[in-house]
Amino acid sequence: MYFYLSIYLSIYPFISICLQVANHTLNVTVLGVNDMSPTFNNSIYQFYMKEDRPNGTLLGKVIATDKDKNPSESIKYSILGSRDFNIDASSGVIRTARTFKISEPTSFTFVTVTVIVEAFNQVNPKEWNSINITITFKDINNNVPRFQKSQYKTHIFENSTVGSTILK
Ligand SMILES: [Ca+2]
Ligand SMILES: [Ca+2]
Repeated sequence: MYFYLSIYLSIYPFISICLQVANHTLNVTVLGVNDMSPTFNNSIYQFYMKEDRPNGTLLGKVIATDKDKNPSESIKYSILGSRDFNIDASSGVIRTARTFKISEPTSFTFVTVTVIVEAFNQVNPKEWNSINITITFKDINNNVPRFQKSQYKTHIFENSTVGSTILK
C-alpha cells in the first residue's frame, strides 16, 4: 500500500528578505505489522442447548476482528482448558465434543458451564484476546420412571372398606 506524503518545509528567518519555502513530494511505503489484538464482536456469548444431544452438535459461533489488514494476520480461534467442546480454528464455529447429561440426583433444570475462547493472529509477536463463553444445558425428559423396589407386597383384611389404603 502506498501513501503519498507531502512535506512542506518552511524556513522563516527573522529577516524577511531571506524567506524561502521548499515543497517536495515524497513516496513512502508503509508496511503493515501485527500490532493490533483481535477483538470479539460481542461482549457476551451465551449458547443454549438441550441435554443429551450427540457429540458434535452445533452450539454457535464467535467472531473476532482486528484492524490489521495484512492477510497473513488472519485470525484463528482456540478453546483453552477444555476438551468438552471443539472450535473450528478458522470459522469460530463451536460444537460439543461429547454428550452432556444432567444426571440425577440433581434437581437442576439448567446446568451452565463456562469455557475460554481465544482469538489470535498467527504471527510474531502473537497478538491475542480471550473471552468467556457460557453454555447452558436444559434438562429434558429423558429418563423413564422407575419403582424404588423391584417388588411390593401387602395384605388387606377381608372386611376392609372400599377406598382403604393398601400400600404407601
Ligand atoms: Ca492483529
Ligand atoms: Ca433429564
